[in-house]
Amino acid sequence: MTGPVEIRCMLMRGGTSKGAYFLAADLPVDPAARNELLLRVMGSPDEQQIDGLGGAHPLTSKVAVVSPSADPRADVDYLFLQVAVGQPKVSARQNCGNILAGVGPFAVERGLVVAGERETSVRIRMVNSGDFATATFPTPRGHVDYTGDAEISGVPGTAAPVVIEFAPGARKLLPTGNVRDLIDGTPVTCVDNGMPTVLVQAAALKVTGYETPEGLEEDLALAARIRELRLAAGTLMGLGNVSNATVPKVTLLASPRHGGAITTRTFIPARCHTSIGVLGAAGVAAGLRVEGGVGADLAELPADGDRVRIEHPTGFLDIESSLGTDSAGRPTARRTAVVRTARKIFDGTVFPRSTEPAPLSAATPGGPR
Ligand code: NQM
Repeated sequence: MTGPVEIRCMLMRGGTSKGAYFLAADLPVDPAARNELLLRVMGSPDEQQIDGLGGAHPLTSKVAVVSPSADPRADVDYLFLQVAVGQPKVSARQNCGNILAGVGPFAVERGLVVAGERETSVRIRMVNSGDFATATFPTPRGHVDYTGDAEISGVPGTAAPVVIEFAPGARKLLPTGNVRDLIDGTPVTCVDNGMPTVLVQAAALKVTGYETPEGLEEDLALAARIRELRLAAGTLMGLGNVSNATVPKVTLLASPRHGGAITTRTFIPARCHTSIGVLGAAGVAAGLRVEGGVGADLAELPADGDRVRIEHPTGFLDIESSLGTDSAGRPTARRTAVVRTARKIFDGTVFPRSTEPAPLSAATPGGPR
């Protein structure tokens, strides 16, 4: 057996996702050794992740690695890792704004940041993208309090709010340089407000956009169209061959039905999200504000700076988004902010599966007789 046999770990819900949070110091430094260990911790590549912490869905197969930051603009560094379900893969190519919601509380719990008497703001460097965010959450008498009355769609009950403010990034909001691109006759807007995302009208892919995630996942013709769109968009967005990557995501757009700005169904990239990612929603909100962007004509947008309500399969996500322009007149994200909640589920020691294959016993069906 190689690597540590037990590791300190905290399981947290961050927004509408769930993940294993680690101090970087508790994991191997070498990325290959770390990833191999995390596959065993989460139970991948088994489809059910039955022998690990993962929940057999991309939204519950996530890892946060947190450490003190050497950057004077941040208190902590947060590396996000997506552990594939059903494949032996760990990817650092995307960020995760939902898991980000747990990073501040985790940093306080592990003593990386000293809590304030009432609330605490933690400045976070998101290692995957080089972006910065500040998370503010209640810490009465210097302890994280996860209880509160903030409600987010997709999570039962209420919890303490985690207010996340994203610092404007240096990246191009429209990575292809165009407001619209035409991929195989389908108009798309490729946007990156922290998560590379392809916006497309649901009707252009021959669905309504109001279907359930399960219904959309059963549509194999749709899956093939999305895959083609994504591969072509990846090249246009400068991401190279994305056949094995989790970005870009593809968001289908339709008119709002419940008083929000737009209806969304997001593919991340093969499974359909049961709600929507935070940075994915930031991309939708920003993309809709770009004049002439795909979906802008379907949207009911509030005034610039007001909260944009993004409808999704289990409710809505409110996001503050306003745009500015750079010196060349190109649109840029000026302000992005969101309220999430997070919760510590357990804190303890995880025991990764051994590297040795389990011997088949005579009692195992299909095993040696
Ligand atoms: O876009 C899922 C999630 C996410 C990402 C995904 C996210 C974000 O909901 O910021 O949070 O897009 O793979 O956890």
